[in-house]
Amino acid sequence: MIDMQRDFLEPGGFGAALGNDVSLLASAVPPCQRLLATARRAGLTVLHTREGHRPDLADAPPAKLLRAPPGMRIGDAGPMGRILVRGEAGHDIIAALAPAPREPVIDKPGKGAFYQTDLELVLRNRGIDTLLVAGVTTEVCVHTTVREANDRGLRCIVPGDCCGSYFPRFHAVALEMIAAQGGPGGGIFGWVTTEAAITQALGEAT
Ligand code: TIU
Repeated sequence: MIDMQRDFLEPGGFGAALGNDVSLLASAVPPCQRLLATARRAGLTVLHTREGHRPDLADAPPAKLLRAPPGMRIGDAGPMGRILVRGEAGHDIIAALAPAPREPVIDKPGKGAFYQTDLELVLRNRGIDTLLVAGVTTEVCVHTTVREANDRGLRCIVPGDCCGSYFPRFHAVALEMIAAQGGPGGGIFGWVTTEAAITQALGEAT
């Protein structure tokens, strides 16, 4: 579950600081709730990621800090605490999709969930070779994570209705890109499906 954080889904966070209409991400929340329930029922490992930085911002590249206007940058004070800073209220995952006890939370400084994190180690330790990747935003952190996973030999299945973007056309084309140039063995980056299809398949398998 990628970056379902208040900083992206609620007003006053990083997503809004970049000029986005955060309400566009709300439609992904109910399907994500159903997907989490399915995964937990089936006994799958559930992992959550959060994009954010150290309070001293030592892990935040200057090029990323300068992206938003002054006063709305990473580390600046927002209505939910310092924007995109670990430990602040806005950095946390929305209550509707809160991690359950013992579900690992991967804190990442970048868009991809593998860059400068221990995600690859966690997956290897658990023998995981296939990922269901959901969350926000489709063409940014979901896509970057799928690309990183694909290059590491992992299979990626993306339920499109469990993803969301501030740009509906980017969401649509990002999903198309994952499934393009493929056959029965999957598209160039993986497979695209729906929460309902995953819930049905896992229900039949368990
Ligand atoms: N801005 C935007 O669309 N996304 C991000 O900055 N991060 C994630 O996608 N999580």
